[in-house]
Amino acid sequence: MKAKAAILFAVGKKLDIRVVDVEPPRPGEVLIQMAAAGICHSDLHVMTGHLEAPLPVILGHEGSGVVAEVGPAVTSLKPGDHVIPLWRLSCGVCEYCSDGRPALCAEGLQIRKTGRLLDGSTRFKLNGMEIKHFAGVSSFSEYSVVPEKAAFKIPDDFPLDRAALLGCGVITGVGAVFHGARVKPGSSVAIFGSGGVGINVIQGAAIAGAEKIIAVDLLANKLEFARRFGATHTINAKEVDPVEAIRTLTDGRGVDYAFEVIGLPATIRQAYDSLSKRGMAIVVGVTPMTMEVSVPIMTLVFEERVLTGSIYGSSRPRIDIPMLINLYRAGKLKLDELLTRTYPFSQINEAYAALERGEGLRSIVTF
Ligand code: PAD
Ligand code: ZN
Repeated sequence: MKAKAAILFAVGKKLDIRVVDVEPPRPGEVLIQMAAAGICHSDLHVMTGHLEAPLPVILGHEGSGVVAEVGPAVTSLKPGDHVIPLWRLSCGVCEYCSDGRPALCAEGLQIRKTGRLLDGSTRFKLNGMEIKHFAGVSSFSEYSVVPEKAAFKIPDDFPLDRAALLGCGVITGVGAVFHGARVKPGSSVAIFGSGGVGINVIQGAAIAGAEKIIAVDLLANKLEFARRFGATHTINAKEVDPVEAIRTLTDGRGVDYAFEVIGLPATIRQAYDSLSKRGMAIVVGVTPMTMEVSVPIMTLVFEERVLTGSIYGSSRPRIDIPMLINLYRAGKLKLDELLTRTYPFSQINEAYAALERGEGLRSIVTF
């Protein structure tokens, strides 16, 4: 079948909307008709070359849609099912899957690194040329084939535009709080970067019962959003030194948890420097893969500080997505306010330009 898809042909180029051939799903795969796709900074990192991916590729890893066709031997899904594609496929039986850490499964990493599905081939072609899948999702296409295990069924009456946001920004941010850091009620939290993912760390910290939630950003509009999503204090790092400001707000003690949701060595270091004794810095932001960060051994050892990371919210999507849906329905998780703009698919490059300019919180394209 034919589908319009946004292809990245080379680093530094804009996305090119072309009509591609989409092969039918093979055994254990499903064809999804995309309804919405989220505009996440991680795709932008691929466009700018900060994050590597085999090219040419159909980007997009946050999305939602309806199963259009199922391949042979598919048992858990049928045409018409509403689904969220999962950008880290997990086998379900390895050491990490068994331990509730499916984002660390090797199968998902294989798809991410090769840009091909598990049998080593792609379902997309342009004039006979192989086009790669991104993270096994490629939500910037009207139709995409994904492994059955990487499509999660959601209730038919759940709005598909809100559902798309759950697929990356929400599960990553809230998950980093619940499963990465395991934030305790009454604790203090600082969040560096109040964008589409960071804002979900903020609302996750509020849901977890953190007492002090300090949002850091360079943009006044993001800090305004941060307050609406539960930040008790905001710091504009353009105006003051955020580390000093966090120490002042915590009577010199530092915070229990500091999340870095930008992807810069300098802000990772700031997050670490903002910690209390035994505090934990959790890096969510993605930097170019060769970047390094250094921290003083003095505080690492004598203050028992922790520096770690969180991928895909350290989540268990099959448990966490229903939980997030419940939290939204209970009025505790803000999704309506998170979705600040909807673009037609044809305007996907404009949506990315707006992300780069720092407008809004999270936007989607619809098909
Ligand atoms: P975004 O562009 O919506 O948000 C980034 C925010 O950081 C913006 O509000 C900026 O104004 C702010 N910012 C930039 N520089 C600074 C600075 N020096 N000090 C303070 N604030 C600053 O992006 P996003 O929220 O979509 O993504 C954020 C990062 O998270 C990005 O690196 C993305 O690739 C990464 C990510 N990681 C995972 C994961 O699994 N670890 C998943 C999804 C996204
Ligand atoms: Zn993402």
